[in-house]
Amino acid sequence: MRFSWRFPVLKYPSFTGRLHDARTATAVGRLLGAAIAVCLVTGLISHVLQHPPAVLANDLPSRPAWGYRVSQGLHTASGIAAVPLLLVKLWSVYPRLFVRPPVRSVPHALERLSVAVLVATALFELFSGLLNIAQWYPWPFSFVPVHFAVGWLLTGSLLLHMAVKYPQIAAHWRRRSPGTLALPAEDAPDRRALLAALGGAVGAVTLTTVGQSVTPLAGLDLLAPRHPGHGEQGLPVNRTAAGAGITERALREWRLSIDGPRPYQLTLDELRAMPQHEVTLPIACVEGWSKSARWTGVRVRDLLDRAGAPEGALVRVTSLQQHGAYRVMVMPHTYARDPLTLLALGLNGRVLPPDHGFPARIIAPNRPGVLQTKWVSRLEAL
Ligand SMILES: Nc1nc2c(c(=O)[nH]1)N[C@H]1C(S)=C(S)[C@@H](COP(=O)(O)O)O[C@H]1N2
Ligand SMILES: [Mo]
Repeated sequence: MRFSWRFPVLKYPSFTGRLHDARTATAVGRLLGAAIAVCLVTGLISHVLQHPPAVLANDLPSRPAWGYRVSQGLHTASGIAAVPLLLVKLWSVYPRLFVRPPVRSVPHALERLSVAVLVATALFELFSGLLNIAQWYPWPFSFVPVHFAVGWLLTGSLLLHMAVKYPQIAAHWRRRSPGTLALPAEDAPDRRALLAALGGAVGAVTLTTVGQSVTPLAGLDLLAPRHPGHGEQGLPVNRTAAGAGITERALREWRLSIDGPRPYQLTLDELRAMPQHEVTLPIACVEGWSKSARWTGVRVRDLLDRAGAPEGALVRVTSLQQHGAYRVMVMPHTYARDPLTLLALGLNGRVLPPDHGFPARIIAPNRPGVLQTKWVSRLEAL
């Protein structure tokens, strides 16, 4: 970076460094754009799986079983990779804060306003997402709806920005720009050094965090807030039984109620006497960690059949937990009828521990962790 301050009169700095030119902005911008595109698509997938619009609610796919794990792993990884990319992008273009005159025309003012929205929303999305994976909520609003809404603002301002900048993007997209835009020979080393350093930073933050869902890399998981192997029976716990207010007494009096045309109740021993199945499925938390485990229990569809529930019925699952957003969950028939969907009684060859949902919890394929309800006490065919 080269700029000169002209003293003593306070003036705007003037920048001549090549690392602040349109070529650098394009080179960094397309990497950042790719990371944000992955974030937006996977964010949308996560949103639809968690809060399906009515038209899709009956068609959500329960396969591939690992789908949500990959999608949410990519969401977190691309968001983390976008942090160094955004910082370098902002650094490369910040001299534009000082253009003179600050506003040339109405379209120019609108363009600058759209860039302000883009920068603010991008910073907000990355910052709120990072705090979310650290399970730290230092704000008065609810994370999911705000992160989702601001995501749309970011998408809109990004598309507008790419349209406005299209001529520069097109001119600088290739290594050698044609005609008068050809880069001088001495241009290469400093830009290459910047991009190499940026690549190194992206690689470093990715490798030290991606282990929270790519378990073979868990050993490198130095910066991630969660380690996938820490927790009872090698599985992390977001909310403990004590934290959810599950009392000894509630557990002692526990019965599973199944509501449908022929409602019935089961004790834990009666559940254990039903045909047991074993599945290997991950908990894929929206907060970015995933871990596969072996679950044993009763197929949800067997429980529903016994209550005479129709094939296409939605199923409402209620937890013993008295308060909290994850107390009640609705499961479309695609999951409820999947042979992999269990009311699990065992985890990794042992009885389900209290913090993982004893006496019974839901485990279903291709679903966000928030919907894998623990301490289940009731299933209702709707
Ligand atoms: N009743 C209830 N079920 C719940 C939760 C909860 O707070 N209450 N947390 C959910 C979340 S966010 C996740 S990621 C998984 C975690 O399951 P685990 O603690 O067994 O790993 O449980 C889900 N089931
Ligand atoms: Mo979660």
